[in-house]
Amino acid sequence: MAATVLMAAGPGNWERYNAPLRAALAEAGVAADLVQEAAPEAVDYIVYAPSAPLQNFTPYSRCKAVLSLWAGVERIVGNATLTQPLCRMVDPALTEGMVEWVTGHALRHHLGLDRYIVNPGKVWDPACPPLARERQVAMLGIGALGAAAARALQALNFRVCGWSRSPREVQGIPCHHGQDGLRAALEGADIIVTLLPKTPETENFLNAETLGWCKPGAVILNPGRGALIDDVALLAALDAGRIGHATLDVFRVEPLPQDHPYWTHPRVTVTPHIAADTRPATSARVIAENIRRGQAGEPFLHQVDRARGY
Ligand code: NDP
Ligand code: OXD
Repeated sequence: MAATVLMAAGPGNWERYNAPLRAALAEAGVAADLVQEAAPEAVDYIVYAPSAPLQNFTPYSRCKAVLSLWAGVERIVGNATLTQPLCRMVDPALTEGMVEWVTGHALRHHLGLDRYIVNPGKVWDPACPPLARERQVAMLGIGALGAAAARALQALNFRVCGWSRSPREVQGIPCHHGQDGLRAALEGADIIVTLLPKTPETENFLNAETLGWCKPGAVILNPGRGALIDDVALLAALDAGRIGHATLDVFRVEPLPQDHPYWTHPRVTVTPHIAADTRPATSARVIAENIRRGQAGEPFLHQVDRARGY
């Protein structure tokens, strides 16, 4: 019998995903009906994005899994009505986009590109930037996205270290973990990248104390989540020049309110949550593979640990 797959992914996603998901399901050999509406008790899988109105999962008694189109699941992971397995998105094209955003912004700061692009004037200053091998990068969060970005920076010769919750081994990259590890990662870093999920443990992990551990003039790139950083502490560190620059893609409130000081701060660059998007062609294959697994009774890929929150 064909599985009923409900798209509960908010405005626009039906149009974006309908054809790629049908193609990916066919390619995976899965018989499925992709629908926008169905009686809850008839639904086998839910493809979900946080912009969907669906909040009460209790009536979906037959549902085998909720498959998130988003990598970050903080807006659904704590939903008490969700008892079905929840899988987050690990999409190769999303990862590619994140690698490009991180390396692009790291290179901007490393090469001091603003000196030549933003307000060059007529100054002939032939001072050369150091080589990447002379810059230390701390990749805070060394999961699917952090590890890929760390490898790309390492391939450009940056000295990269990682930091995670549990001990990690990422080929060729020294990794720290835990609170002591955070201090060790921050202390030497010229560029700090935050690619952690938002959980009760990570909220405000960059705060007045931990920002105080950073090397003077360090640059922060945050494509993770806005809540990872204590905004008041970051603004104070930027005002004092203790943090040289912050390039921020994600914010506590999105869109970033018009009167937020980040918009106009001379040491802040705002990008509007565009670091990496889930791409239909590739993510549809991930969803289809998980539905195939569900139908075959195999373990799901990228299942969220609800207790950990990611
Ligand atoms: P993963 O789950 O693969 O990796 C998360 C990493 O964070 C892991 O290394 C994990 O440690 C670490 N971590 C979690 N909690 C802690 C903690 N308390 N202390 C130290 N380390 C911790 O996630 P992804 O790499 O796929 O994604 C990361 C985040 O990026 C997403 O949650 C989302 O918020 C954000 N994102 C942003 C996008 C954008 O466009 N701006 C696009 C997509 C994602 P461990 O290895 O020990 O588990
Ligand atoms: C995600 C995001 O989590 O776009 O997928 O931030």
